[in-house]
Amino acid sequence: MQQLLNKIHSNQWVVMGILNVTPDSFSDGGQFNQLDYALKHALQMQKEGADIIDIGGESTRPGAKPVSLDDELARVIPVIEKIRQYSDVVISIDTSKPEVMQAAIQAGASMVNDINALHAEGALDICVKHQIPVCLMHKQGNPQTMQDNPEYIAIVDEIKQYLLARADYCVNAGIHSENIFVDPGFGFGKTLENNLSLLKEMQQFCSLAYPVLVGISRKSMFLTLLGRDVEHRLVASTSAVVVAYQKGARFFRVHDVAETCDALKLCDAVA
Ligand code: 7PM
Repeated sequence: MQQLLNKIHSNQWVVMGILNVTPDSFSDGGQFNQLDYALKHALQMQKEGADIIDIGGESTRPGAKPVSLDDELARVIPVIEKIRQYSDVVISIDTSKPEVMQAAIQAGASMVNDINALHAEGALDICVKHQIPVCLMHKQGNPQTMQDNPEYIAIVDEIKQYLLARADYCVNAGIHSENIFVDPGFGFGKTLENNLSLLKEMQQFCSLAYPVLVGISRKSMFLTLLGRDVEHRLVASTSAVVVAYQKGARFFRVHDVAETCDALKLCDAVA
């Protein structure tokens, strides 16, 4: 993890590969097949250039129902343990639940990615106790209803202020400032126009004191903008990463690791 922090803090890009372990991300049930698939996919993404694998067991799709603690633990912990048997790739746990954070850290995760920015009772305490890097994401509303009617007066200022206030709060609680990442939260209570504003003004987030994580991969804004189904959003997703990179973002959470790394290497070669 320290190596990865050094990389980001020295302005080099880092790619985080997404590993979803929600039931709808598997076609054939069976715990063994799921574990096997998850391991293969994680190792493949590492080979393709991912420095970190983000494991999430709670579907945060707009309209999604909350997942019980037991279900989420049963989904993610065996996967983390399995990956740990075969690889020392950095693992991030995508959760809002303190119990899942705790168990994931014990199983070998070394970063917390929380779309709820550590608001759950006990979440911040666990991250302080383990002195672990955290990603704090902005969202408006909750996954069930957030896309119904998002409203902002000045979206960039509002999100900047939120992220700064939240980061300050975490620093005061005992998180080291080098361990904090911020994320404007593409698609979380945002219209297409909102998402495009965030991308256009990305440099404003990148001038904050914390590295910015961009999670825009395959998001439904590309359905609204281009009419593309989820399996046809690679070009738009990768192009969005390039735009964000040119405006200063360095940390990218993506499904398509090899293609994203190609695009970023191209940018570096030009620069
Ligand atoms: C279904 C729909 C499953 C949408 C998952 C999603 C972000 C994140 C997610 C993000 C950070 C997705 C989302 N998005 N964490 N977790 N930033 N930090 O599209 O944008 O991957 S879940």
